[in-house]
Amino acid sequence: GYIIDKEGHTINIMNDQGIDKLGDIVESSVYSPNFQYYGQLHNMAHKMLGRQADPHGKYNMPPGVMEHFETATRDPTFFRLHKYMDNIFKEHKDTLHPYTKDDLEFSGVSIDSVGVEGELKTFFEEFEFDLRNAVDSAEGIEDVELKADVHRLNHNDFSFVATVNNNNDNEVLATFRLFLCPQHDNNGEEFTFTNGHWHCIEMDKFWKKLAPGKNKVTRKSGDSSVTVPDVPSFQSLIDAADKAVSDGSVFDMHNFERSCGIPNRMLLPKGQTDGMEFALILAVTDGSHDLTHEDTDSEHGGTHSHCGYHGHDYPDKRPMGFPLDRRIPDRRVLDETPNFKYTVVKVFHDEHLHHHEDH
Ligand SMILES: [Cu+2]
Repeated sequence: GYIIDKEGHTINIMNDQGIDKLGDIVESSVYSPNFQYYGQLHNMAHKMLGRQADPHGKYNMPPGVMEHFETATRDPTFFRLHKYMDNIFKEHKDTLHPYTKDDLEFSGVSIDSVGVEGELKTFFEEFEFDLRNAVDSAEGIEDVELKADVHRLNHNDFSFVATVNNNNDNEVLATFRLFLCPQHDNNGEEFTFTNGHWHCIEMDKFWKKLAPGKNKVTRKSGDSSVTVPDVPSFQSLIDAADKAVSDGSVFDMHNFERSCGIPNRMLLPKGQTDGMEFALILAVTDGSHDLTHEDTDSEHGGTHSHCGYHGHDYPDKRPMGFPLDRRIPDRRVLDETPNFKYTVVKVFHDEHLHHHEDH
């Protein structure tokens, strides 16, 4: 469990920060402490797989699909490679000591219930992409309307709801961490805690002050800090800009400043007609320990979970995926920690094609 830097010194990675160091050498970051030795495994693998037809550049062939972000997922090997990359990080996490009750506990805070308001339902929708900005325009020639119809996954809006007790005499700052974990693997076998935690999906992470006593917390799916809303179409940007110019109003696009994150329509994994079972896990941890910022009401740019907070430190001191990032050899550690709670939910899928209206 160590890295050798370019002066030959060893860097210990058997700690909370180890994953960042490992990421620096595997994902070919400019922070790599020894680029010459570790190279750029992930990028290089994309190139090697993309250039199989012409490995030496003898025929001057264009790059393969694996060499472009936009096309890479069209090649099944993309998923094999990414599982391989993912396993490197899993192997590292598996060597770290599992969290103890002391690491996880939030004194005086317990969760009564966690659940969902509204149905968890996915569907495919017909979506019209405005491709107007993909064609050249010229003075004196009228604009050509260009649109493309695609089917894309979406889901109904819903909310996470929880009742959390604060048995302290004073207000406390809490970090809410929500995960959705598949109950069964691709063969229909039930996951155990030990091998299931790695398949959990982070749904949201946010901070909230808890008053003494019972706190009812509701969080809308659209506010999830792992997601961004749909990008407005080119035409709607033109219309909004024209309107602002003609009536002197403000060209307000602040809802779309968040540019990094999963599209919100993909927050839910595709369900099944008769419902696909997931464990919805909520961990409420001590925000006064976790949070790096003074501003406790801040949404940190709205997409901090995956992308951090632009121009600021990553707002959470805990590793990404905490507390499900490490092995859980004994599930009692979670079961007996009152600031953890899970419930089983079902994600349904509506087979009917929907039509997307507002774009
Ligand atoms: Cu990749």
